[in-house]
Amino acid sequence: MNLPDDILIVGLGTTGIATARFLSRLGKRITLVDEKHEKDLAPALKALDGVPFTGRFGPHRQEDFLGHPMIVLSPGIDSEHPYLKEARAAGIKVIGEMELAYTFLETPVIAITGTNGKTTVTTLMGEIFTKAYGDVFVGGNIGDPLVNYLLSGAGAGYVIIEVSSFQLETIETFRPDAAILLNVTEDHLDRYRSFAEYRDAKYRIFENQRPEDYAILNTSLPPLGGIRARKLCFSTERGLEEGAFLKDGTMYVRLEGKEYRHERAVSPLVGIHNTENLLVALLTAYIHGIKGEVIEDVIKTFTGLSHRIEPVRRINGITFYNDSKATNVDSTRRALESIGGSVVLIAGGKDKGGSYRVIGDQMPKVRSLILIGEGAERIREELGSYTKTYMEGDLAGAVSRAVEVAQKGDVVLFSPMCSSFDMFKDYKDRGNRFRALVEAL
Ligand code: UMA
Repeated sequence: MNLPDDILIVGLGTTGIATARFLSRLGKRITLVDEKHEKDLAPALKALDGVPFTGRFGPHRQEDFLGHPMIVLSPGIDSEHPYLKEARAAGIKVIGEMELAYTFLETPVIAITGTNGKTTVTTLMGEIFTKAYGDVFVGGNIGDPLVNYLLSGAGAGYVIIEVSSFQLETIETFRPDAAILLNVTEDHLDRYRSFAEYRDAKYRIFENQRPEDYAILNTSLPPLGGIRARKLCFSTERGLEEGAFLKDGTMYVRLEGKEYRHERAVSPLVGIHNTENLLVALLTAYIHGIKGEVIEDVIKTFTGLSHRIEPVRRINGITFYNDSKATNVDSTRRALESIGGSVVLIAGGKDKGGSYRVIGDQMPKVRSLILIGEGAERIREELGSYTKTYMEGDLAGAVSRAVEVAQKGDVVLFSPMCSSFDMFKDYKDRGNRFRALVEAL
């Protein structure tokens, strides 16, 4: 891509910092804007020590967005912001960091999107590919922006990236060699004007693919037109002539006339959602020529992610699970489906506008519902009639209440259904706080 000399970067988080470093290395003149005030950006500014740039902080101003021939967005910035619309209308090029990095990339890309499971699949595939091929970059929405791979100068054999709908909003040429869509359920309705808009952003992962690429999809998704890549599916519900599926406790992969098998029970991951995650990882690994023994070695030992249905402690017969990564309703559904017995559910956080009622069918196993955060009231309105519900001022209060109401044999599940930004830095900070509170009991 031909970059102009003068570029505006919007957002001074992980992405903005990495982008500024990268563009500065290319000798570009950088302006950075962030709606936060300078005093709240001290750590970010420190991370940019030695990088020349002009900073403009505080509420966004139209003249900043119209004053540069190109704008690179961090994913957290809504690409439909009025100033960005004006910038595009004025002929200014607006792209996201992932698109920028992609245009410099010479490494094969495997990209994973979906509402839930993408971090697990990205991590698991990262481990399988690393065991098979050595140097692999694992990043994207999982935490390490793609541009950091370019900055590292490493020559990885594969780039495996978790990709969010936010990142897909601002692609132009991004074309993964293998693109995976795990599932699409309601999320981020505080950013998108409708579910269809969110779903369509996810579908863009296939937009630039060609017949020699792979598109890997869940059979439970509605039929998707316009895919030019070779389409392969995975399913936990039915056998497939080609693709990956579960049958009688065995995971099968059928590819180009060959069949590979792994027992589901070799993996310590629980739940049907994790069967899907495993099937995708197996399928993608076999497509890329990885041997069954290597795959089996990794899936046998991969115990999942921190903050995702993570057992914390068992006290007096009550087991505490940290599921802080459940930032949407479907994610909490998956946790509830995976857990047997009665559950004391701690939920709430920053509401994203979706319906909570959709987990009504899981509520009979919820003995008590304990709510915190900005979304608490709306969750109570939608789910409070199912079970005894408590409103608490903070997470410490919620944990104390859970100890009071839980009975021997119960699970206390912290699975917020909401994002964390009303009370915490991010979901990890929130999960660490929960863990610390439980450890202190
Ligand atoms: N900001 C503005 N104007 C705005 C909005 C935000 O100036 O209109 C500023 C904020 O004040 C802040 C900065 O932008 O200082 C933050 O930028 P960002 O929100 O893009 O955050 P980053 O730190 O760059 O992290 C982003 C992803 N964050 C989001 O998509 C919200 C991270 O995903 C990702 O790991 C990282 O890039 C590296 O690629 C997090 C996430 O929550 C985990 N993702 C969502 C999810 O998984 O549900 C999509």
